Amino acid sequence: MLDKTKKDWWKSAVVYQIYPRSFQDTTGTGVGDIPGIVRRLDYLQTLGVDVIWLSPVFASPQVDNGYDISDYRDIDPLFGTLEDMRTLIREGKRRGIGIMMDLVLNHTSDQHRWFQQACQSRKNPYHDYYVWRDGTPDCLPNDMQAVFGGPAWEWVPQVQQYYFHQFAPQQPDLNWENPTLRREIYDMILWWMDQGVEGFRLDVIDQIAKEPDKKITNNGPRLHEFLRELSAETFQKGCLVTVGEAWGADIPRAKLYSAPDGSELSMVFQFEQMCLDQQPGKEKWDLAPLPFVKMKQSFARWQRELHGCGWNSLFLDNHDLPRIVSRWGNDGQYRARSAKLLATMLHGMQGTPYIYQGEELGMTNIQLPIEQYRDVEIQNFYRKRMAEGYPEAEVLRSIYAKGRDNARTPMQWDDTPNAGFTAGTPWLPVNPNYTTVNAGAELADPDSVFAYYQKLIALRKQYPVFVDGDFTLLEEEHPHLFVYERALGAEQLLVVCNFGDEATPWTLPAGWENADTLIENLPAQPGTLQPWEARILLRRDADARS
Ligand code: TEU
Repeated sequence: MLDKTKKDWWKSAVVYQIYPRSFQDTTGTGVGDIPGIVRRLDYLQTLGVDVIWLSPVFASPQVDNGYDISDYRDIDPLFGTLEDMRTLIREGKRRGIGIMMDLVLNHTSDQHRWFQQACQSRKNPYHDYYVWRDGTPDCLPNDMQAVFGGPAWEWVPQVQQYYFHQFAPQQPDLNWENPTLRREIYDMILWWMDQGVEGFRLDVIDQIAKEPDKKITNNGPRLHEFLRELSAETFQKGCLVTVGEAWGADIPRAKLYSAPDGSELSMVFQFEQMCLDQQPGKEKWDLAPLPFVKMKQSFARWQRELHGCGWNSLFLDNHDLPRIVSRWGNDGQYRARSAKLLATMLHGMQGTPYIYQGEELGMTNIQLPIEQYRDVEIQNFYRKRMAEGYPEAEVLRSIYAKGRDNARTPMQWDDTPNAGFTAGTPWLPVNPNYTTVNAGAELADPDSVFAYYQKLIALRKQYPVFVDGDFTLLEEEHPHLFVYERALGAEQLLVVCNFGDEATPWTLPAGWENADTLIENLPAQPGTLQPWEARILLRRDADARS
């Protein structure tokens, strides 16, 4: 177990993301719940993770699956009760697993008490908790668009004003300029800290300092000022792990967010690599092949530049992204092998690794008829592109490749009906491959993707070079190989990944002949790397000299 009283304990931690709706249902509603998570804690302990990031379980009308919060201090009955949450926190702690809550501080639900009050009159004290502009019903304040489509402004006749929303109209943006609102948020966070949570993931945190009149959404001028105040008033009073979701983070900004003095956050999720397989300047739906060399050079840049003066989060999957094995791997013939390669590539790097539920099983994307998708983003996108006259096959191809419901299909526990997820009707269909891809089968197989993740996590705990070592990219221009070295004093790692369905001739760099193999996804053959082959070698300086 990690000593979580030690400053920066989270540098050695591995985080597991749970999307509660799709993890484990215990009541037959077809929606996962908190008691379901408690039931599966032993599984997570077997995997070896230290923290669970829980996508939002707060009270919510569920327009955006909980990212529209109507009460930050209560649990949605869909998922259970506050008492269930306390049980989860307690039972997690017993197993060395902390809970990281997912706070949506950029916006609330339109059903939140604050917003209901805010709509009553311009004089209501809560009015200024949100972002309002004057206008007339037929004249919007400006032409800004919401992420989920349509204008970013919604008219409220009662106050004769528009409110600003960067996401759905049911997700009004909070006004961080208001110090009373900020204080309410800090008090709420302190209350959750008192409940024993060990960290927070902060949804779209780079968007809180918006200035809609200047069309500024992320990276607003007061962003880091707000973050430093937030951190001083809350996180710094404990020994927490914090990660901000920041689509707008570049390397200089990431250094601010994750400054070693702890003045802001532990780290951020940045999306530079995740935006590479789309046409530049267009939307994520406008597909492009992954530019492999750019991808590895991008990872390398973040590794090098944050070393010693910031901290990386490491992730390939989350509840908004397609399944990585379907996206960058081969989810057919080489499903298990390429899933292990992707894990090797990521877990060999410096940073805190995040595993999204089912990634450790090599779960894949799904293809559904349009009416079975539940995501507000997918449905809006489909309507918009069809109205614009795109061919339906092309629209569906984008949804199959990038739709968020790919990641949200129920967790595949075993080969019984509905994959052991629910006794009822699942809220989103189970991927039909659950009969072969499931936790039960993988736990019984020492060569499974699960067993491989388990080993990678254990290696990170065993060898300090995984946590603290520096990073050097080798084979910089090679079109298939992602090879890098990590070094911490005498301890060195060589991480070798052969991306793609082709074998590649390759010999070990000089000095690595006598190194130990820490992990591999298939037995080595001299002079060649087989399709999707991956391995990590360890040497100490003495090995290199011998
Ligand atoms: O996501 C932020 C965000 O910008 C996403 O909408 C992202 O652009 C999109 O999913 C990519 O297609 C966060 C949450 O992770 C997401 O689930 C929420 O829907 C969103 O914020 C609003 O709270």
